[in-house]
Amino acid sequence: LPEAPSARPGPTAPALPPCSDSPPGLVGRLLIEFTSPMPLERVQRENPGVLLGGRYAPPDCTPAQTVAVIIPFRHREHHLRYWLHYLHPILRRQRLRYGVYVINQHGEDTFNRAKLLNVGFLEALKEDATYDCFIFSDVDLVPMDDRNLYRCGDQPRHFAIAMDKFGFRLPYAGYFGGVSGLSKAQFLRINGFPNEYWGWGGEDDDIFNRISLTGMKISRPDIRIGRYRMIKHDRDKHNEPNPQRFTKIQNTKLTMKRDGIGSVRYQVLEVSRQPLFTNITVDIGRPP
Ligand code: UDH
Repeated sequence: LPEAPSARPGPTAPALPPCSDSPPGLVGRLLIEFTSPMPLERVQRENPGVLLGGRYAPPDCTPAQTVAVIIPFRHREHHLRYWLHYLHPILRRQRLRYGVYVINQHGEDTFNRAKLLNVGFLEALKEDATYDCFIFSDVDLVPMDDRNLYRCGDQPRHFAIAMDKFGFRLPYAGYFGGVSGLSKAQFLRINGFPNEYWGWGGEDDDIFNRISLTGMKISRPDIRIGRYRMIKHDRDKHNEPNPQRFTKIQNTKLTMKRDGIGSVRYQVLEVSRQPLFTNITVDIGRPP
């Protein structure tokens, strides 16, 4: 991928100090609820510092990383408004330089979460080649504690470890669903995510297998900090549980070399920079 010119301050602009590893001004435990309606105009009004396309950089320090937040999406506008409402202020307090990318699956064929995340990785890098950390977040998951820092480390990170729907516990030791983060190098090392999980389930376990098979280990926050609220919803149309998922996750070692970021095929239909996020509508095809 081509190198973009780095956004260095000009000769007259004073260089900002590096951002602290533990950002000042975090508040800790947060009250998260999804009862009152959340108009997009309100979310925009409350986040004036966020630039077109959902970009932000702290005004007072230089972050070590540039973070692309990638959201797999179709027909969840109502969830997205809550996500934007809660996450922008959190990410701002965390002093991140970031952009938010909503990867919207076109059409009504079977949903494919992991393939959309692959598309998000490539398309975010086309927008800004300096992204070096990728956070993959479901649209319906909101962290309950802003000390759960959305950044990458020396191992792949699992953030959503204590969800309300699982009784604030990890449902099983190899769970890697919901919200996860990989550096660019970590993502490329596992050949990205699988493109061949159509419908609900299994793709997160395949990603976990990829990470283990390449000798990396999952890093997680403290269980008291990695708490999440999920917006309650019914099962979506065209995202039925995938009956092939149990056999597929047995074969990651064989499939990960040929199926991944190196083999993803798709067509971008529209890129639109909204005030609080960049929407990328994409045709990812349909199951064979
Ligand atoms: N997603 C969409 N649109 C869809 C399907 C999935 O945007 O039509 C995205 C969205 O970001 C979602 C993520 O993919 O958060 C994961 O899909 P999911 O929320 O369906 O998966 P989850 O495991 O729920 O959270 C499964 C259905 C639960 C039904 C429970 C009924 N009580």
